[in-house]
Amino acid sequence: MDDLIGVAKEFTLEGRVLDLREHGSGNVNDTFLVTVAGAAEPHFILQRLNLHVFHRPERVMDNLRTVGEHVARRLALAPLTSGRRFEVPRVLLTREGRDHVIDSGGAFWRALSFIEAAETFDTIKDTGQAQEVGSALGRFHNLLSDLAPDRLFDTLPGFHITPGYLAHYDEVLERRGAGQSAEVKYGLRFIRARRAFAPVLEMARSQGKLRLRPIHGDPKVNNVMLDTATGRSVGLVDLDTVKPGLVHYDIGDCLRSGGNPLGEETGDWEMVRFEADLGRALLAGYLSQAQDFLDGADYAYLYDAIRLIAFELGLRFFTDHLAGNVYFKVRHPEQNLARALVQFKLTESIEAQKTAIDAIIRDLR
Ligand code: GN1
Ligand code: MG
Repeated sequence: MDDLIGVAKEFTLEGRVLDLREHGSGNVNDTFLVTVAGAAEPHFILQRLNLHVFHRPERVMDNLRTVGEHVARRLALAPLTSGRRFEVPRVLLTREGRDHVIDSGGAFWRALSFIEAAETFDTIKDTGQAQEVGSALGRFHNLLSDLAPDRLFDTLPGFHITPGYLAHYDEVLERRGAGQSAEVKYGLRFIRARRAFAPVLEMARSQGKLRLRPIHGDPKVNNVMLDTATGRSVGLVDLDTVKPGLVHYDIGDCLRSGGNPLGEETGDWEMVRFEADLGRALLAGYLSQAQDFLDGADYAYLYDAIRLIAFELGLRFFTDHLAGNVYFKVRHPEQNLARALVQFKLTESIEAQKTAIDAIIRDLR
């Protein structure tokens, strides 16, 4: 704890560190909220970047700056309507003007501004909130739609490339084998039945039907901040996965996350379902900001994106379970299996409602 406070102090240019506590529920990085007395901004976020996941942390920091500056320029040119705000966490510097600190153990620490008077939720409460969450992602994509994707580093090669996750799964299964529990068998069967579907988005990309754009990479519900007083969205956080990609990864991730009222950590995996009304509101919110830059082919792959990203996340959790929990943080050894089952059930529910989801997409277009 003393070490942590020492690191926090490096980023505290004015005032005094009053408090430091764990923040949020990330599966990859470690996040802390720092409270400072006597500073213009009373809070900031301190994070230890997971270097097993992010091999080039300096590129992550570079992307954060590129996105922050671009969004600031766009908002200066065309301010939002009054009563609306949209914020991107700012990179904070140390006294020496550096954007990170390496501690004695070699860990990589960075600090970000905190978005005040806003909160996040692990699950969506109603369609009004779903609309706001969707519109936050649409606004984010819209604000970056004129940033050339090659201005961003690919900080996580292979991220959201489903066929790559499938190849990794095959390799882990071969190397480590799988248990014989009913749950594991269900997972193995589930994946086997969907192998042919895995390349759907990458194929469309290589055929030139879908193109790379700046994406967030992880726009799940609890990465969207909502104003505490008004409930309106005020921005997206957790920008480490920003990179050139398909907006479909983001749309799929937002819907698989927001459309699951039980949330991705529920123990009640058999009860998990995709709530189409929430899906409609999420998509309506998204499209209210995204009509200008989506084309016909983009719409044609929306259903597949929703189904694929739920499946892909289940596959990633399942593989990590077989691998011995080496990627996602766990509190108990079966947690990644439970998380996988949640996403598989969600995928089944999305599949069962294909006709209804297609109709929603048609209606909203
Ligand atoms: C991870 O760490 P967190 O919770 O922000 C993961 C996402 C998953 C998410 C599922 C870099 O994000 O892809 O969708 O868990 N991030 C990375 O909760 O792998
Ligand atoms: Mg994340």
